[in-house]
Amino acid sequence: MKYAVMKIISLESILVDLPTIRAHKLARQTVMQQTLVVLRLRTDAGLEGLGEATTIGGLSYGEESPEIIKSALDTYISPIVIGMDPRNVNAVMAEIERHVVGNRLAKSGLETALHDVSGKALGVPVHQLLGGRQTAAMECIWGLASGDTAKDIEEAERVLSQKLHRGFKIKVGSKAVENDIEHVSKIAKAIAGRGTLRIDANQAWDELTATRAIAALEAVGVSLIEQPLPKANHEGMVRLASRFDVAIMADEAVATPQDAFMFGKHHGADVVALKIAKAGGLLPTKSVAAISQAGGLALYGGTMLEGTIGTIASLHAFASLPQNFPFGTELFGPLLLKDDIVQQRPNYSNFAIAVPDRPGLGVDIDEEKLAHYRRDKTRSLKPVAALKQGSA
Ligand code: MUC
Ligand code: MG
Repeated sequence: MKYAVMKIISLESILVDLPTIRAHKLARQTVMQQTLVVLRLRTDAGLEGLGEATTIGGLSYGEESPEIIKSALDTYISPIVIGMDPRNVNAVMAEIERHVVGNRLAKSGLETALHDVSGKALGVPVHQLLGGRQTAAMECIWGLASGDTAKDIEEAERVLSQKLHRGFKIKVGSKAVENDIEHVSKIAKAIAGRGTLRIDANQAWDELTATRAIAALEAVGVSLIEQPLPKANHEGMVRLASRFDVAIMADEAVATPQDAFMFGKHHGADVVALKIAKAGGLLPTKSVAAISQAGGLALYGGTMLEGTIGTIASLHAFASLPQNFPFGTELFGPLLLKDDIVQQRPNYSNFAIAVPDRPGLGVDIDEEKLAHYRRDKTRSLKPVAALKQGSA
């Protein structure tokens, strides 16, 4: 073995505020910038592991804000991992699990950094640590969420002609359901025969509204309905999944292997959106995927709108799974950001995102950009929590 012993000597977490190329409107929040929590795990061998923990809209989407993630990492997680061998990912994460309840986004960032440094130490890409990739590239869709029908159609036309994306996810739920149906119908008509459509309601509807909306959306050719009901309404999801032919996907409702078990057992969805942030890392994502598949659910490669580090980490995990991804992935986060803090952004071409084959994640920090965008140095943008929810 090249490194007989290796110890973690520090774990740094950095808040990085990056502007988006346009407002991204979800049912309950409008994203104008993303705050990435970038992790730098350093070892006594001189190797560094990178990780990322990113959420959406401060505390309005999930229970961990970027500031909470940073505090969990700095105050509670870092002292535990110092001195441990980062290459034993299972041992480090088991120790964290003994002391830290929940906080899966923070754990996901750490677990990513452990995989990155392990891959670098062994000279192999992260997907190889996960058993090897089963594909060299994965279909990548685009999120249409400008809030304006004409702008969304223009954007769809642009990315179709650039051969970047041919699958589209339209964000709905912030307006009256009739307006959403009209909006989606117009886009469906504009791209008919050239692109596929999915919608994400981000828990915005009650069951009656969802039933009405899904019937109309199915009729205009939408192929996937994501998280139509509040995440706690499991029984409602079971009823919708059995009522409609169009595929129903669980996102917020399925984070852990236990959630996947419940949804598989009761058929609360046809598809599960995997996210390393929701599951708490790459290995837990593989567990969620295995249990989902055992329960007859198909897989989908979800995103928390991460930058390049989190996106590529997700891709290594998704590519190592059986390729039961009928709706592909939505790993478009880096394309929604105006800039990033890495030397090379992901390779998007021919409607897909390519899996890197370099040791570790295959991502390098751009030190100048990191220095420019880190919040503790520049404060060039307001923290996202300071933005008024629902306004542009
Ligand atoms: C979500 O709920 O899927 C991911 C892509 C996007 O447009 O929003 C996010 C969150
Ligand atoms: Mg979603």
